[in-house]
Parts: sequence; C-alpha cells; structure tokens
Amino acid sequence: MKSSILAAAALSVAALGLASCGDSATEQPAEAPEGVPGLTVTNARMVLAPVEGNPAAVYFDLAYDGGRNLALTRAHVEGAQSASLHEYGEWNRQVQMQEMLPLVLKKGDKVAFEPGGKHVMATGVAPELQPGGTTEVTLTVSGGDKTTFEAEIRGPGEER
Ligand SMILES: [Cu+2]
Repeated sequence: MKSSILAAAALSVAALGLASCGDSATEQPAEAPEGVPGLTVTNARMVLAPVEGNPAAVYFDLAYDGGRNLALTRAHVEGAQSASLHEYGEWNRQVQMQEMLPLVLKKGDKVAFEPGGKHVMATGVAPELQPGGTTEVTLTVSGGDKTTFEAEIRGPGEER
C-alpha cells in the first residue's frame, strides 16, 4: 500500500517535469526589461554541454533586497529554444533534476544557482553560442517584472 503511493507520487513528479519542460518551448521571448527592484545577479555563466545540441546549464548568484516578497517563476535564455528553472532532488532514492517550484525571495535572501543545485536549463542552444561569447538571460518574477543580465559562455571543460 505504502509503496504504491510512493510510486504514484514519483510518477506524477516525473510527468510534471516532462510536461513543464515541453510547455516552456512555446514561451515568448522576454520584452525589454526594466529590472526587478532590489534583485541583483552576479557571476552569471552558461556552461555548454560536452555534446553539441544537449542542454546547457546557466548558473549565477542571486541577491534580493527588495521590500516585497517575490517568487521567481520563469527564465528565458537568448539563443535557446526553451529555458526552465531546475533543481536537483531525491526521488525514488535517486538524485535527479526536476522543474523547480517557484522560488520565493524575501528581503536579504541570497541564492546560489550552482552545479549540482539550482540552475537554468537551456535546451535547443543555437550553434552561435560559443565559449568566450555571452548571451542574455532573463528572469521573470511574480507580477511579471523581469531582470535581464549577461551570462558568459563557457565550454564543457572549463571552470563552472
Ligand atoms: Cu536541468
């Protein structure tokens, strides 16, 4: 009994992850942003996959000092067909990545998007995005405000 409930939960999580990844492919590119008040992003980098055409991961350090609580809901990466907010979690005794729940930001919060943790997964990366270049990443929060920043593109063997 108990194990079948767990299996069902694991299945629905897997389905959720798949559906969400597919859905974001139809998202519209971000419009010219004005920035989310109080939100700063530093150390942004996009690490390409060892195999061309595989998803790339975007990492950065996020700090929030705004007065109003926000939730980070969406990401867009220029030059990628779709981008999703991902994190790693343990399901069914396996560590795997999945769609992240909206990330709540309160005044004073600092959140690192880093290898093995939270990241933006970019799929369908254009071949024009090459190590040494940059691309624009846009984060959208609840209410629709957006912040756009440049991410340095790194090859798969470079420091993450
Ligand atoms: Cu991912």
